[in-house]
Amino acid sequence: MGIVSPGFQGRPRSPAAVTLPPGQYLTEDFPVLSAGPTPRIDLTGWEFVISAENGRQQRWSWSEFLDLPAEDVTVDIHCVTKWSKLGTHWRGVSLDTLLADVDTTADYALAHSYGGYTTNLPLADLLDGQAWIAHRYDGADLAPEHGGPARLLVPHLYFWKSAKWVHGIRLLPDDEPGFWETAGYHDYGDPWREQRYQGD
Ligand SMILES: Nc1nc2c(c(=O)[nH]1)N[C@H]1C(S)=C(S)[C@@H](COP(=O)(O)O)O[C@H]1N2
Ligand SMILES: [Mo]
Repeated sequence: MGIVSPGFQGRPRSPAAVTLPPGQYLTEDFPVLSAGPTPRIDLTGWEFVISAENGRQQRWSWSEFLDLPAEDVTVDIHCVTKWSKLGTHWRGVSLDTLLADVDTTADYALAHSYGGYTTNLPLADLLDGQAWIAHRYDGADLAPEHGGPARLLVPHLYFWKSAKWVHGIRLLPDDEPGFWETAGYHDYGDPWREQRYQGD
């Protein structure tokens, strides 16, 4: 199937005119990739917590989180195991909104999840309309296996950076590798530069 046709940027997208990141293939279904079991999360105890490097914390309960302005976003997602899924529909709260009142000089962020998963990113990659805490997928509540009640969504990086069951984000002066980054995956993970593993 001639799906990858380089040189078609800027034209309306039809299946024959899609440019995928190098080494990726298109999938129509939505694979589930989890390093461990799906954690059971009680919404009455759910919290999202941003911890700044000065020790200050901002926390949102589930109802407080739902009261924040949410956005509908349609984005392509790229998994390091080489599947890409185009035009996925999400609803979530922008990290710009969540970080608006956070006082920080940190350059790095470590997202952490219920269940213990972690992943690191430069703080700049969470800002300027690039990242969301998503709680809806395709018009329905986000399914537990895909990270519900809420997950990080950072579509411009490989999908392992989009922490499912997200619990919070720690802001750090120094970069700290997360779960897959410690296991040899790339620190940054740009699919367009094919940054799959350390050294790529
Ligand atoms: N908490 C948590 N988040 C996670 C993972 C995980 O194992 N645990 N896997 C990552 C990987 S490798 C990918 S590709 C995507 C998969 O998301 P999906 O299962 O919704 O397709 O979630 C990412 N976020
Ligand atoms: Mo992945």
